[in-house]
Amino acid sequence: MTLPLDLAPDVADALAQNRPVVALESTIISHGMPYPQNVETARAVEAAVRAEGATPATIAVLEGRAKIGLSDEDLNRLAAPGAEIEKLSRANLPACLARGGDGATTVAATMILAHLAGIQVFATGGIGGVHKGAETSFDISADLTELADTPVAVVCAGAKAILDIPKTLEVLETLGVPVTTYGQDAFPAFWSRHSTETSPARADSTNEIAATIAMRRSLGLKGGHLIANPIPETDEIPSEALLPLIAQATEEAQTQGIDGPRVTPFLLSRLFELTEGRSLTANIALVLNNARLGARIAADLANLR
Ligand code: PSU
Ligand code: MN
Repeated sequence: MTLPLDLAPDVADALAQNRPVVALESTIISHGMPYPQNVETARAVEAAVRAEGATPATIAVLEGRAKIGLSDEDLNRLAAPGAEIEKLSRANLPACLARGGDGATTVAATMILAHLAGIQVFATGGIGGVHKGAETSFDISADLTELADTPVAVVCAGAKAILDIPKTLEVLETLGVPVTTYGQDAFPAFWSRHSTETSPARADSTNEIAATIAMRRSLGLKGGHLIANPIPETDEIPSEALLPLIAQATEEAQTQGIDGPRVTPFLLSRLFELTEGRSLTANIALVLNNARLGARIAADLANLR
């Protein structure tokens, strides 16, 4: 069976010539941001990757084809308000492809498709993790197990403060996923530069990160690498301001019976309202920042090969 995988020509060329490519996800477009900021951000992130000399490959499933690199029309379709786009993780990716459906890929599904396409670096906003209250809800994102299995390096801004960050780091440690924070000791908390946790490792150069990724590969160890990149200082929202709003949104999700894959999109859109748009401005800034770092890591990796 041939894979239902379509590489955009510029992505295929870059990979064939060992030039740096950065994968980008699409759940953030369809389920993580409101229109029109979602499509504007998707374009700006691609431009940021290009400005660093790498080729962006935004990934999604459209009409049953896994698209590695999207056209402007594809981006519009994923971003359109009210579009019926499934949120795809490892579990529902095969059915969506088999049925010929449309879906936006989470971190887990993007990693799977990036790896099939031969892409080693992927930049996003935040990964899914262990949700607060997971001891009763058991809500732990499939992103974490994907990081343990699939050899793609994921650049993120840490874990969202809507998650239980200490438990998220515990699970990553158990799964043997290397977690490296760029340029500081504290593990970042998405909208804020610091969480209460110290990062398991720190790197101050992209070369050091690329060398670690290459070494993991040489050792034949399965799984990826999580690179946490703190949000730029000028864009951060201090955690004191956020924590009460997060508590409120989390409680609303519980009383309204929001569960499963709807939890993260619900909390993100409630926080957008509760922060009067500030959470979105910060989210856009951190994704751009991660795209630039991802491009530099991909370039260093390409030089090592
Ligand atoms: N972080 C964001 N916006 C998002 C997500 C993360 O800033 O939209 C998405 C990512 O695609 C991530 C997913 O993989 O949320 C996690 O969802 P869940 O918690 O249901 O696994
Ligand atoms: Mn979940």
